[in-house]
Amino acid sequence: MKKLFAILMMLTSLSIAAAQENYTPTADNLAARQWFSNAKYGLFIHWGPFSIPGAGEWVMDEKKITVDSYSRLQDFFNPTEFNAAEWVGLAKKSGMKYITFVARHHDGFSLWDTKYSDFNIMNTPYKKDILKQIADECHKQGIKLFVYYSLLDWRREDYAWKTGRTGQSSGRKTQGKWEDYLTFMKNQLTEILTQYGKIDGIWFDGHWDQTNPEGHADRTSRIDWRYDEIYSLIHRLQPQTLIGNNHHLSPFPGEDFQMFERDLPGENTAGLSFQKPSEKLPLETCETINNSWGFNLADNTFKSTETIIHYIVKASALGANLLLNIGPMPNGKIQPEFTERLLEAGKWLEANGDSIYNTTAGYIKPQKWGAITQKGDKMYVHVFKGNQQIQLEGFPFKKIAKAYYLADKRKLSVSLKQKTVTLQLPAETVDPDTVVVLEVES
Ligand code: JFZ
Repeated sequence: MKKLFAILMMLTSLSIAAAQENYTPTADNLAARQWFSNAKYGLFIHWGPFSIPGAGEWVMDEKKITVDSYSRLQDFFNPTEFNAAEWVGLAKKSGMKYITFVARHHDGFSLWDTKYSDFNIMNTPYKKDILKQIADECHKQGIKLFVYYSLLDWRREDYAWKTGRTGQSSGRKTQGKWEDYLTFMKNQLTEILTQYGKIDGIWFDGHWDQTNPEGHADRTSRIDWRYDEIYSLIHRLQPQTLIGNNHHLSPFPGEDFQMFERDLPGENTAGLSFQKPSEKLPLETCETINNSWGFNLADNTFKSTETIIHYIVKASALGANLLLNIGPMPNGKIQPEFTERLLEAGKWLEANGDSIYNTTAGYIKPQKWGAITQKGDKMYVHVFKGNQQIQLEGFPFKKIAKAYYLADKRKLSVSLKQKTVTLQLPAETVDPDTVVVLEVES
């Protein structure tokens, strides 16, 4: 048993040693991390030829479609209604500070004018670089741009598909050279980081294709991803670019933020997040509005605006960003169920943004009744709908100088006795989240 553990530890350290060891973030990078921690809310966009069947971005793998058959989608992808200014404008109006755009998902389709793969947007009837339009518009409207890049590829023969957990039904017969795949990824990343202006982050995904499932003791990778080379390339081309990797493990050296999927940091209800929240790096969690990332015609499980607002609040209360996803339709339009909710949450943020942006985690974790965020001498108590009396135990400040509603500055009486604050509201709250500001003194 001890021996097995020792081997496991050795393997773990091996895979970690393969990341960007001895990485020292530049001052620009540290400033970007700080910006990111303060941003709190971003828009995730999953879109491409996989949107056409309307069955989510995993349709190729789930329906066991071969590379040959799947390639047909390239002839149908013609998003004539796509308008980058509208998408970026929607994010901005919704109170989001950045966009994470899927430029290449596991199906291997590139949404930019790449020299390194024919399976790309220039070879569709649409023939225009999508990433370019989005990047230009983000720069113009002052929204930061993160690029999602899949490490996993269901299409290429030089991807280590034989050891992969997914992509086994794509009809690939020969195993190409891993070295070639690594070169391909570095070439594509170089394009993205040199031809599209400032890129604020790279969001990697797919590492888990080469590990045992979540919860399994041995989560070492079956292949060497050579993150040392990949991460140092990115940081050399754009030192401020924040690298994150959805590997569901503790951050590797060279990564600038830590991400969670479909769970708040420290929680694991979806069974995808076994990793502990980092105390050093900025945190982000991503979530869907219905239950799908890519456009799904049959998925009407839309979360309410209230649930979305609560998710933003709870993420902020844990010191994390929420990256909220939309899967636009194949024609380039965004379905109204998404835009309505985004704009409604955006309205709430317009009135209550002071209690979200630039805040840090609350001194207690989110509770059933709501959550806490903090900034300087202000503590924001978020009271979710249907609550009237709140008790805050172990209050870390000596005195409350003022207490008032954030929305209209109306005063409120509070008591602080033996480190316990009691907030008595006149009636049960009716808004999704009523924010009370406590101005505190230590
Ligand atoms: C990944 C992607 O596969 C998915 O399509 C989407 O882009 C999401 C944001 O990220 O989701 C995962 C991650 C891990 C596993 C499965 C899906 N896993 O460990 O099996």
